[in-house]
Amino acid sequence: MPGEATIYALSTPPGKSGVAVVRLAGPLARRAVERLAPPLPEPRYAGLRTIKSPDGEVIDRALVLCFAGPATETGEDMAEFHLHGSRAVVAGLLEALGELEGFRPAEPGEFARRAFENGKLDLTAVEGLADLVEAETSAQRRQALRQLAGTLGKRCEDWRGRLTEALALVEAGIDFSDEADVPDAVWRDAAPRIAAIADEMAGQLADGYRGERIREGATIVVAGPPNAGKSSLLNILAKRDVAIVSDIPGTTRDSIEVRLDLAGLAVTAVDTAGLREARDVIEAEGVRRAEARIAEADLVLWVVDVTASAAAVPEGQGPAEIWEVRNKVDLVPGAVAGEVGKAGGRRTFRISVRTGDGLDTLIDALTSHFRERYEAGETPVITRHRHRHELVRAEAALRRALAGDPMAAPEIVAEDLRDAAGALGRIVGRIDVEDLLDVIFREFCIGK
Ligand SMILES: Nc1nc2c(ncn2[C@@H]2O[C@H](COP(=O)(O)OP(=O)(O)OP(=O)(O)O)[C@@H](O)[C@H]2O)c(=O)[nH]1
Ligand SMILES: [Mg+2]
Repeated sequence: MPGEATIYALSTPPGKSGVAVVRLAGPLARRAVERLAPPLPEPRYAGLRTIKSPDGEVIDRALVLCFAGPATETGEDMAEFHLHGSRAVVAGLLEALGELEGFRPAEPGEFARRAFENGKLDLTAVEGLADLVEAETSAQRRQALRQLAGTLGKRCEDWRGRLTEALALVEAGIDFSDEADVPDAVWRDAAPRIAAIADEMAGQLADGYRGERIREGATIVVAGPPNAGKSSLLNILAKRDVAIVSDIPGTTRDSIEVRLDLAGLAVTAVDTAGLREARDVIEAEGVRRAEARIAEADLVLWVVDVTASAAAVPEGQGPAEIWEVRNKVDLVPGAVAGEVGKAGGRRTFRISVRTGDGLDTLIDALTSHFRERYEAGETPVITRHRHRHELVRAEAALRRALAGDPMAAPEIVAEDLRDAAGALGRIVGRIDVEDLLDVIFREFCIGK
């Protein structure tokens, strides 16, 4: 049961480091400091202490901090040891803690789980915390911090509170259903409130999936005929040599993925095998994988060799947007690099990966494309499929309630309102979330 054992974990990455932090949470956190590193420092003040194992061996001389619950991250008493980051020092302290009665190593995410279970964080804030730990770009960091601060959680609680009031009105109507005017009057009061909430939900849902995109990152797939320079382009985008480049057509056989930070936005770029009639089974599999990646892409960069006979840009390859990139302009005397055409969303660029001509234009175009798509408009509050799923369900239930007949069947209207409140409750983790918790907390590393 959470809250019983005092848990401990190394909260910094394992291995050598300047400082390593071991955290403790639970009823005996301060006892551990008294036993291993006396005297107990004042809460929230760092004390420099000699840390000794229970049998008296010196482990380190380091800073120690204590925090008194309930005003702590998990709501319990907590302590921190800021050790010298050596494997032997860390191992020595973890071993010493393991020898004390009532202590055990923390499981992944257990600190966050205790914070959730003690009401310190709602589920959306826990997700924000997980996203913050994972954040690779500034847009992801900003979004995670907003969610950790409760932007989505507060919105849901506000809707839930107002729904509860509307539900009370509808239920009052049910109680007075013998008196002809009362249900009519309460419905006239409740209906606009319900409609307002449903409209606000619809507004949040119409966010173009920007929150999910910022969190997960968009995908650019580099595709086209063999030998066009796809892998060369990917290496430039990645700023390192990730893919093998050669003048042999069919060099790339598997899809190769790299994470890019495109002016603060997370993007996954995928290099793919050149598309042609495959010569062997391995190449055939590469082509199949390339086509699968194209189908899932947010944007396809269709790379062709300007000097080769034009390979047709594929039509109707999934929902993705396709830009044509004509590479190797250095081979055409007098040719100008840059953006050379824009027709109905289909943009065309001329570049030379070899000389670098036109690359800035292409990269700027990519950056502003993703900026516009993911940063325009109101800041999204939905960051996961889970939120969207429940919110769609809540809005649908409210629309049903509004379309229902509160006079003839007020109980059904009330049921719809409860259904909507339930969906909101699941978003913040108030109800029906046991199965979900294991999934969410497993995302965390040990020590968080
Ligand atoms: N002249 C010139 N050669 C280039 C340019 N970009 C790439 N190349 C050359 O074109 C050849 C093919 O490049 P890759 O990047 O391997 O091409 P690819 O499209 O990944 O090829 P596959 O993996 O076989 O499909 C290599 O010899 C590159 O050095 C360019 O801008 N100009
Ligand atoms: Mg290649």
